[in-house]
Amino acid sequence: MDIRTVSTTPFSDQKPGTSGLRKSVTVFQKPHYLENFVQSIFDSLEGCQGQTLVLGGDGRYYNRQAIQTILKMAAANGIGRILVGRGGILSTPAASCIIRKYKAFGGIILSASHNPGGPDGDFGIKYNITNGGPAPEKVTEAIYARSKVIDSYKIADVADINLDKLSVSRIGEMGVEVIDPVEPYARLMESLFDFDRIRELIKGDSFSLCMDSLHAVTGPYAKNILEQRLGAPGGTVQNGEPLEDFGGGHPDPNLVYAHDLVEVMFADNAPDFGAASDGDGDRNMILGNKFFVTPSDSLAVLTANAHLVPGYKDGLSGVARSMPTSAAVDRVAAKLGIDCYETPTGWKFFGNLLDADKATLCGEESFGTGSNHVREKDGLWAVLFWLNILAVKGESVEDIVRNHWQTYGRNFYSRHDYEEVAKEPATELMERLRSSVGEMKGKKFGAYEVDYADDFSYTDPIDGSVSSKQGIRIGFTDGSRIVFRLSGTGTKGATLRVYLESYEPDASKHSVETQAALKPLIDLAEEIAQIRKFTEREEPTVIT
Ligand code: G16
Repeated sequence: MDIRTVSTTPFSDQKPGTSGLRKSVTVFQKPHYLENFVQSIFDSLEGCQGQTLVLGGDGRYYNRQAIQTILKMAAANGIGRILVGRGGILSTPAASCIIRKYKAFGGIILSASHNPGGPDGDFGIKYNITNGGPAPEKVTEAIYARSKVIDSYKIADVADINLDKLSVSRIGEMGVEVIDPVEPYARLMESLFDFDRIRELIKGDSFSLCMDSLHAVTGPYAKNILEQRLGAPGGTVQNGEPLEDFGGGHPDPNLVYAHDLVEVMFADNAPDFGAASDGDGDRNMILGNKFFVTPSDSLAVLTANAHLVPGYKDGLSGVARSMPTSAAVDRVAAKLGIDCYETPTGWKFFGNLLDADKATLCGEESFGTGSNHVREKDGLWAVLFWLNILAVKGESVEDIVRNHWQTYGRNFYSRHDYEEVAKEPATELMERLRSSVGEMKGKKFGAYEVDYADDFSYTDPIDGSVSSKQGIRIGFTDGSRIVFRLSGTGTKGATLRVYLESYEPDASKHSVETQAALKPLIDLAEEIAQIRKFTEREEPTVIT
C-alpha cells in the first residue's frame, strides 16, 4: 500500500459547534478541507493506532465520497479496523449502538443532522468516543487546536471500497467490514421494548400510525422495525427512501418542516399516532390525532410512564434535561424522588451523567430524547417508547398528555427561532443582555418580577469541567422564564433562539392555545431584548 503525505495549510474555521463541524457542502469540497479535519481527528486521538473505529453517515450528498477518503486516511494513519455501514449509512443512534456493541475506540459520523442536504446544502462530521457519545469539549478543543497548525495529512493510494455489499476486506494492514446498519440497532430496540404488546396494538382495528422519515436516514430502520418486525402495514413509513438531498426538504421533525406528516395527522380520519425523525435519526416529533406533543412534555411523559416499559421497569436513576428545555420533567422527577440535572444545550453534556448512572433518561427541547441504552439521542427509540406506553395504557396520545398535565400542571412552552440573521447585531443583542442580567433581579416588568437572571454556566458534576456562556436565563417569580441563545448548529449567519415557558397548575386553563398563553412573555422578550431591531425581522422564522 502506497501512503502519500500531502502538504497542506490550516483552515481557520474548523471549530466544532454544538455537534461537530457543520459547513456547506461547497466548503467541505474545497481541496484539503475534509482531509485537514480528519487528520486533525487522528492526530488528537492518543492510542488510536491498531484500534477499531465505526464509520457511517446519514446518506446525504458527499457522504459516499467522504467515507472513501476517510477509509484511505484511516489506513494511512494506522487504524486497525473500520466497521462501516452498508451504503455508507448509519443513523447517529445506530452508530452509537455499534461503537458500544463492538467496544470500538470511537466513531466518525457524517451528518449535518436536520440541516438541508444536496450540492447546495450542508455536510458535517463529528467524532464519537468509546462510550458511543459525542466527543466532550476537551476532545473537540484538541481537534480544533490541531486543525489550526496542521501542515500535512496522510492518505493511502488505493481503489475505492465497494460500500454496497456486506463484506470483509483490507486496505493494507487495516481491516474493513461493511456491516448491516440496521440489525444491531433493531435488536437493541427489541431488548428494551415489549414488541409483542406493540404488535398486538398495531394489529388491532382501533389503532393506526404513520411515520415520516423525511427521506432521511431512518427510512430503512423504521421500515425494518415498524413494518417488518412489528407488522405495521406497508406504507406506514412515508418518505422512507433516504435521498442525498432529502427530496429537497428540510429534514427537521417539527410542525413547519414535517408538513406532510402534519397534514396527515391534522386531517379528518387522522391516524392515532404520528412521528417523524431528522436527517441522522436522532431527533423525533410525536403527534397524536390532531395533537402535538412538545419535546419537553414528551420527556416528562416518558419519565412518568417508564415503569410500564420492560427496559426501564426497575426504575430510573435520575433524569437530565438541557437548560432551555421546560421544567415539566423536573416535576415528575420530584414526585419520583429522583435527581434531575440541568445541562447546557448539546447531547455531549449528558454523557458523563449516563456513564456514572446519575441519569437514565435525558431530553432536550430540540426534539431530542434518549436514555442510557446508547450515548446519543434516539428518534426511533422515542417512537417505540411511546408505542409501548400506548399499548399498555390503551389511551390516546392526547388523553395521556392531558392526564399528565392534570397531575403535574402544564408547562406552556415554545421556541421562537430567528434563522440566518446577521451575525454582528445578533451577537450585540446577546452582549447587551449579558451585560444587563447582573442588575435584573427584583426588577418589575408589568405583572412580572425577575426572580433570577444570569448567563448559564455548568459545572459537570463528574469531571468538574466548567462550560460558561451557555445562554441568558431570566426567571420570574411566577415560575415563567425566558431564555436567549445563539444556536451552535447553523451554518449561515446567526440563529437566535428565544425559549418561552410559563407554568399553569389550573387544569381549567390547560386548553388555551400555546402562543396565546405565552403572549405576555413573547411581548416581554421583545421589550427586554429588542429582537425586531437587532434581527431586522418582524417575526420568527420557525415557531415550535
Ligand atoms: C444538536 C445537538 C443537540 C442540540 C441541537 C440544537 O442536535 O446534538 O444537543 O440541542 O443541536 O443546538 P443549537 O440550539 O445549538 O442549534 P442535532 O440533532 O442537530 O445533532
